[in-house]
Amino acid sequence: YGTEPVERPSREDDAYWMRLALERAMSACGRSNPNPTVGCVIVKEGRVLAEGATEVHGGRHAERVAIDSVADRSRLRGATLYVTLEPCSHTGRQPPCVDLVESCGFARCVIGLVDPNPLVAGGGLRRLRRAGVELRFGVLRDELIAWHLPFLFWHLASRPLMAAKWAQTLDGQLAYDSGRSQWISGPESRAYTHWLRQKYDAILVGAGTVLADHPALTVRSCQGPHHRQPIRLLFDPNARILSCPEEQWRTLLQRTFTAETPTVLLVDEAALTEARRERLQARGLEQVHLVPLPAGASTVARLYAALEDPLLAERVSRPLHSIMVEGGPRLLSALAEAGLLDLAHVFTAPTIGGGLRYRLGLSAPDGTGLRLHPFAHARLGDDLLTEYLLPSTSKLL
Ligand code: AOF
Ligand code: ZN
Repeated sequence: YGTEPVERPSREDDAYWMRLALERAMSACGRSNPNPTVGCVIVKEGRVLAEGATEVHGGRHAERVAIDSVADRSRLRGATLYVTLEPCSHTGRQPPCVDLVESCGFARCVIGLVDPNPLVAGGGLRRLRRAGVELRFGVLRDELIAWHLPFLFWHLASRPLMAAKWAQTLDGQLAYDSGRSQWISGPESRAYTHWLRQKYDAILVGAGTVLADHPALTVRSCQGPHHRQPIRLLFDPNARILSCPEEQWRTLLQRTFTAETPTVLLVDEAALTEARRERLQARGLEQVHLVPLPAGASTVARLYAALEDPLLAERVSRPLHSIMVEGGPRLLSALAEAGLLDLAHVFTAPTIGGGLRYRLGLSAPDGTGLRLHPFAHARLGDDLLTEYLLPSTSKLL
C-alpha cells in the first residue's frame, strides 16, 4: 500500500520511522472504525522503544497504547514520537492524548496529518508547540492521506466515502464475455482485496454481480489477524435476487447470506411482492435485512439516500462512513456518472479479454474523458495496482 519510494529512506530519516508507524496502523486495519486507525512509534537513539495502534472504537488511542507499554516513563525523555495523525486535544471516550504526550518529555514529535475533527483541528499541534516540543509536520503526507481517507473524508465532505474496487483486463474488461469476473486478477490481488475490505464499513454490489458470482464478500485469506467483517449491501431495485431459481437461491444462502456479517437487500418497495418477501421470511434469516429504497431523482440517487439514512446504520448496528463498491461495470459507471465515486482501487491483470460486454460505460460530460489522480502504485504478483482519487476528492484535500 502507498507509493513505493524511489530511494528507501534510512533509519536517520523521519520518513523511515513514519512508514513504520503507518505499517503499525495498517496491521490494525479497520479495528477502530469509525475512529481513525492511527499508528505510533517512539524512537530513541535509532531504536524503537515502543509502538501502538488505535484500539477498537472507544478504546485507547495509538499514542497511549505505545506510551503505556513502557514501564519506566523516564526512558521516554528525549525520545522522538512518530504518529500518523495529530494527537487529540479534546476529551472524547478517551482523555486527550496531548496531555499524556506533553508529560513524557519527548525531544521531538513528528506528526503526519492535522486531525480534521473540529474538536481537535490543530489544537494538539498548538499545545505541543507552546510546550516547547520540537515539531515536524507533513512527513509522508500523500500516503497518510490515502490511509486515513475514510476518516478525513467524513469530516471534510460530511458524507460517506464511496470507493470503487475493480479488476480489469489489459483491454479494460471487468469480466469476460462469459460473465466470469472472479479470475481476472491473481491470488496476491485477491489477498489484498480481502485485507482492504476490513477498512471499509460495508461492501456494495449490484444484483448482476450477486447472481453471476454468488460472492461471499468477506475478509479471508489475507495475512495477519482479521479485525472485522464489512456489512454486505446488495443493490437490487427489481428484487431479482428474491426471484432467482431455487437452486441458485440455495447457493446464495450458503455463500452470500451467511451469518458472519449482516446482509442488506436494497429493494424497490414496488418490486416486493408477497411471494418475494415470504421467500426471505420463510428462512427466519436474522442477519438479512430488507431495506426499501427511498424516493429520489435517479436510481443511484435513491441508492445513495438509502446509504446515508441513519436507520440503515441502526439496523446493522454500525455507522456507514465508508463503502467499497465491488462492481460490476453498470453500477460503477452509474455511480461515477452521478459524481458519487470518490476513490478507486484498480487491479490490472496481464490478460487480454477481447470482449466488449463488461466495460465501464461512462459518458464524460464534455467528451474529454474523466481524469483521475493516481496516488499509489504497487505490483501484486503479476498484476498492477493503481489507486486513484476522483477529481472532486483531490479538490477537498
Ligand atoms: C489520537 N490518536 O489513535 C486516534 C485519534 O472518542 P475518542 O476519545 O476515541 O476520540 C475520537 C477522536 O479522536 C476521533 O474522532 C479523532 O478526532 C481522534 N482520533 N486521535 O490522538 C488516535 N484514533
Ligand atoms: Zn488521542
